[in-house]
Amino acid sequence: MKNAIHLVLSFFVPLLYMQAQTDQEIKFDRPATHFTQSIPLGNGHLGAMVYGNPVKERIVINENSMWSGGIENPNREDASQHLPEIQRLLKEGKNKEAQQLLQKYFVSAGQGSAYGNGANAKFGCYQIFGDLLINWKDTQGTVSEYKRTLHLDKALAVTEWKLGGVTYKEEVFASAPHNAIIIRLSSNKTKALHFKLALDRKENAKFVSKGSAITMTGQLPGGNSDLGIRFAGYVQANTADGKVISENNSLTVSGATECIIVLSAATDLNWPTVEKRGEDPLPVVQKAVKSASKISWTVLKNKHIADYQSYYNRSKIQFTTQQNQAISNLSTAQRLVRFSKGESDANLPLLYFNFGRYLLISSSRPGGLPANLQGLWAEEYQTPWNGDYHLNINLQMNYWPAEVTNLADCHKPLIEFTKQLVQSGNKTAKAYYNSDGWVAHVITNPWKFTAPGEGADWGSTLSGGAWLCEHLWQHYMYNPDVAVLKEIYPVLRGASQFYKDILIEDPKNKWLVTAPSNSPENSYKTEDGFVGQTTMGPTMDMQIGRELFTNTITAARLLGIDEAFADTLEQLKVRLAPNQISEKTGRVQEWIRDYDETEPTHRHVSQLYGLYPYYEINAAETPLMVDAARQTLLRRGDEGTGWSRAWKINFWARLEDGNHALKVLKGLLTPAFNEEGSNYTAKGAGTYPNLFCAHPPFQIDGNFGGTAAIAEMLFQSNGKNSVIRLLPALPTSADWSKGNVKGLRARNGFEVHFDWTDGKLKKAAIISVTGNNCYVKLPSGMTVYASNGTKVNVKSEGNSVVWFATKKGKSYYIK
Ligand code: FUC
Repeated sequence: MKNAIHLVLSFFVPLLYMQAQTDQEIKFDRPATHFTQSIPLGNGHLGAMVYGNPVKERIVINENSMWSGGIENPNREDASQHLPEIQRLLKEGKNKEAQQLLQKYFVSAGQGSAYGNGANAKFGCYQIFGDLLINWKDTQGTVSEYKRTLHLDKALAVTEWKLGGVTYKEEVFASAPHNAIIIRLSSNKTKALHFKLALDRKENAKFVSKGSAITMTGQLPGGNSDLGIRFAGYVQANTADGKVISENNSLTVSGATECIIVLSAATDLNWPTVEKRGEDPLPVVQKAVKSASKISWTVLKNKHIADYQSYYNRSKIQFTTQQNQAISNLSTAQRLVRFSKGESDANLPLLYFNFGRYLLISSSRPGGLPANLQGLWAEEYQTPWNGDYHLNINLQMNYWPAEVTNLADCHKPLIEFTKQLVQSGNKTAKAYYNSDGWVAHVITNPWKFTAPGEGADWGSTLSGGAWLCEHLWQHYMYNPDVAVLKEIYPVLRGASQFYKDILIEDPKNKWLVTAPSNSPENSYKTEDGFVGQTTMGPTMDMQIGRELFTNTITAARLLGIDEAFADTLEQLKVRLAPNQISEKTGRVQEWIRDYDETEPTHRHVSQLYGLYPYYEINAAETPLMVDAARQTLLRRGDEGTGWSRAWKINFWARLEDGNHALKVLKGLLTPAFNEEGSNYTAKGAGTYPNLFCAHPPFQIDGNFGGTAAIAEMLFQSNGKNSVIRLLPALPTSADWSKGNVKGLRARNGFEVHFDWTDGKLKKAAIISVTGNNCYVKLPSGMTVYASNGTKVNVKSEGNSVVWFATKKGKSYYIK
């Protein structure tokens, strides 16, 4: 394998060239006044947000298990008694009556998410860990030459400024190998550092300083007046020539030339075995800080960079058009503003792409919790929507870029999370649907909440768990290994069992439909004027059902098990309500009946799940549905919340319309801020000065969805045989006309490298990771070669698609 990669790299050597860092640096010309201007850092579970203030520095500390609340039984045990009646009403078209019953019974037993204000409820809330504060002394005079930069290639934040003739520097990174946030403060003049260091948290914490360290300990509310998880933070200031004095729970450092601050944070939330409390977090963090404190800055930093780059360097996209060098002096906020005015900045989308990969590596590592609505970055005590895991688009979107950008291991937290939901999902399926399968609805948390939300109109969508199963399947598709299949099969089977149990027959068309359900967050209007959400067989449910059944059947057949169950699913699958085109509008119908839309530009485009992420709406098999999908998107419009825009870029990429994809990408990159003097104020959807996505408020899904979309524009591997298509949706913009891609992953087990010029493929290399047959759409006049230069014998599949057998670890070239 190593040799193959080496060969591929040498194949591309002539392409490698020096590029300005405009695709690697997020730059600021001023300190942050809000966390959407801060520099986010993370090692997968520990995070920091650097404000870079030379007077009063604030570094927000995050730890991704910092969850209040606790385990509860949120199921209404009597709900399933009402299921037959609700289903009967739906069959009779009495949606209003069905919805009334649903509101009463198909909600959670307790407070649910407390309408997104669950910090003191059982559901809980993901929240800030605390603040690290650095109060600088001697701050008379004016700060000049201020610079703050996030170096994406090293996962390193650097802030520099000049004051009173001294140049100060603050460097911060989040080390995975040492489980700590490491900060180096230094000055170019000896013994010039004088500052006070403190930890802060506004609730539930106490502080003790001793020697050169501060301890923060506390316990979060567990809901219903119970005590929740315990947490501990520990920070130590290390300086060779300065003095450290501990007083009033803080440290005063004076006369140092350099000071290394080491911080670690942990909780006793024992993911995934949350029924038990984990070990006391204080000794854990003390140990981490003390052992890192013995190691030099250079070694700590080099180890961190090596660890981080082992993920980050796996893939790369470059545009090799002439870049505007003047851009490299601008802050990222200024670049966003320029770009929104239509000025060229070829590398800005690539900066966004690299930032997305950076965020995933920083917020999702094997063994930990998945990235939540804010990744792991939160500065609030009551984070919007509890900073939870939403299953009707958001959590899944977080992981759209994982496999394609070669970060399969960062996908693992989601796969484990899904497995962990099965047990409580079984109980919920029994309580509400009398089913033997498992279900998760819209909201969930580390406490494994699977019941409907507290409002049935939005909270009773029942395809959350089934949608998660698509990620398990995709993990297998990209890493075709029977061990993966064995691991995921029981989860898929349980979700299919649930679907199987709840399907009823639509009396009108005799189709099988889910009931009761809804199309995420959207409302319809019936002919008699009822505005509601509850329906049977919303389009998205049926698409997810087809996908789930197909994957479960395929898995069972590949494993040679569960024949009877697979046969049953096969029979059910063909009877599921199909996609329909609205006679009234020519668009893909969102609900089983051709109801009017109450909000035609609604942010969710759930009826196009079958276009992306699933691939049942495609030009080869369903050309009419593809047209209807296009009509749907045109009516929905190009705007919407941050994540909605990101989804739309993916849709347009699947429709192979690169120009429209780029148009919406520009919409995603719209500055979500106004500049007022030296301050930024928040404005609408788009992108904040630090490139965080604005729903608004900040929600990380759009970052990840946008990252996946950029890859999707350049390269796809969907559908039957996972045909590799290079440049399927390349915009005609000059900025995108020339470039190269390195190390993206294709389904069926391939790694892909290619370069293009004048919008046309020049050459490509495909590494076979597992030895499967390779299907590729071959541009006319191009040929496939083996690494020894001989022509590979390819077989035609029609429509320019060819396939050839491959050997594991070998490279194949298209020229
Ligand atoms: C879904 C979306 C909202 C928001 C919330 C966290 O419910 O409809 O727009 O993103 O999740």
